[in-house]
Amino acid sequence: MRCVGLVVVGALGGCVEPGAAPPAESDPPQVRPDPRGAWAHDEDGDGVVDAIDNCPHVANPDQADAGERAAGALADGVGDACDPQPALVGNAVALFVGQFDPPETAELDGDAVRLGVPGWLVLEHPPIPGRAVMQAGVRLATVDGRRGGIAMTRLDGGGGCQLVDDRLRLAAPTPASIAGVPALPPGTPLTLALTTASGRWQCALAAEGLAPIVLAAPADAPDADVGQVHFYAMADHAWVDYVVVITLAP
Ligand SMILES: [Ca+2]
Ligand SMILES: [Ca+2]
Ligand SMILES: [Ca+2]
Repeated sequence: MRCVGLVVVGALGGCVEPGAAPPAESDPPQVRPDPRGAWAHDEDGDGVVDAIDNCPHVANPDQADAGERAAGALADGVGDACDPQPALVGNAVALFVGQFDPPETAELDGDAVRLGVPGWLVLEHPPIPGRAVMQAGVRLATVDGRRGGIAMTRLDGGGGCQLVDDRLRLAAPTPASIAGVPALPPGTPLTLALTTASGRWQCALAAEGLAPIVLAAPADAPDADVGQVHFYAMADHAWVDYVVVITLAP
């Protein structure tokens, strides 16, 4: 039986160094998808519940999945609106969490998880595929003029995407690359996507009205499956609206 679990620890406290390892917790509280279930939740509001939505994080009421057919193959079940390889067969939504059921140490804000500083959200889903796009819908707060930050990290070499102090940083198994990020209003919905495949990692930040910012770096590490993804807030609180993992074709 496949296990999906979420763990949130440390709701309040000081700042966290970007790239720092999560604090050790001997028995962290478990957080799980909301018991109402994916059949009663519609994250993107397109009228198709998460459980059967072929892009549960992108509004696509027509559920179009025609990219592979246009290339002469069978549709793979990932909608054209979110298929990272629309003409290739073999993509799949390996994981989607759009609502959360936290313990007392975590805070819900609507159907999002709100992370304090340092606020950790550990997503356990063995295995998270090595060749995959891992994406989260996040929002950041601004307090005393300083914008919050968030990191999304795979636990195979400590690599991931970090958005903090007006910079997007890709920490891959090779030296990191960094790009500046224009100021956005607090609470702007953002997508943070980490793609890992075939010796290349990519981190992309997207938001309405913002030209996508993409960082890429070579990675010597193999495309190993991992069992956990960590999120943590930096500078002030951040929200995680959803997490999705889409596997890439072999
Ligand atoms: Ca939907
Ligand atoms: Ca959808
Ligand atoms: Ca498709």
